[in-house]
Amino acid sequence: MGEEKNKLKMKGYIFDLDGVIVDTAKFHFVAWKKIGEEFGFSLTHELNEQLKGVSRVDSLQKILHWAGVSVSDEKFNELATRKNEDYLSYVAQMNENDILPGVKTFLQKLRSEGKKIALGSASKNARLILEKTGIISLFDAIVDGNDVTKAKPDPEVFIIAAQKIGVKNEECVVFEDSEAGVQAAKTAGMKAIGIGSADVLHQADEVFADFEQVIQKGTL
Ligand code: B16
Ligand code: MG
Repeated sequence: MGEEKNKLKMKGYIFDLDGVIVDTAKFHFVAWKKIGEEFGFSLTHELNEQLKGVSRVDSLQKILHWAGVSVSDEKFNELATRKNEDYLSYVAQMNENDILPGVKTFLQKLRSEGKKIALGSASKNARLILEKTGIISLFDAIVDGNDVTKAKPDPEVFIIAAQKIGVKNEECVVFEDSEAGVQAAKTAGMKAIGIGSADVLHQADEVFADFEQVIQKGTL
């Protein structure tokens, strides 16, 4: 019974990066907050939820909209570049200790059971972060912000990830911390597991606080 209980059911396991594997969401927040303050706008944690899983360009558009300002294309690009440089200065300090609780154990469990593992992230910095935290070799496929034309909540990133690991959409489960990402997974016809708060991720099939809880449940 114990062993059966711990067997995983799905074939493909797709992970978002920021807020699921590592807590880079807090670095994005700090870097965007600084940009907003240049326009007298103070980004709140509540509004920040709407930036999670959203591409860099779309995030900046939202912030400028909330701040009630419009800028030239040149200024827009300069702001996006500067935010990314600031963000990367935090990423530069990252190492394997930044992997969120239970994630590595869960990835190793998936590999030992012969499951396919993919990354499905909006971030253009995803490979760098997986390298810095030393877990890039645990992934069969990586789909990130450099591979997609449509941002979450569009399902493109997860559909490409499923294709790359050769698993049907309905046999994939997606782990996501963002509303946009959960919506993308559901639209792709995949099971959506929220990592975080059920208040925010109410469209998810199930929500867990972290991967230690996911491992305890054991039947995904
Ligand atoms: P970058 P995810 C997303 O990553 C973040 O949640 C989001 O806040 C960020 O704007 C986006 O990546 C783009 O990141 O500026 O590094 O390309 O959650 O989809 O892994
Ligand atoms: Mg995320």
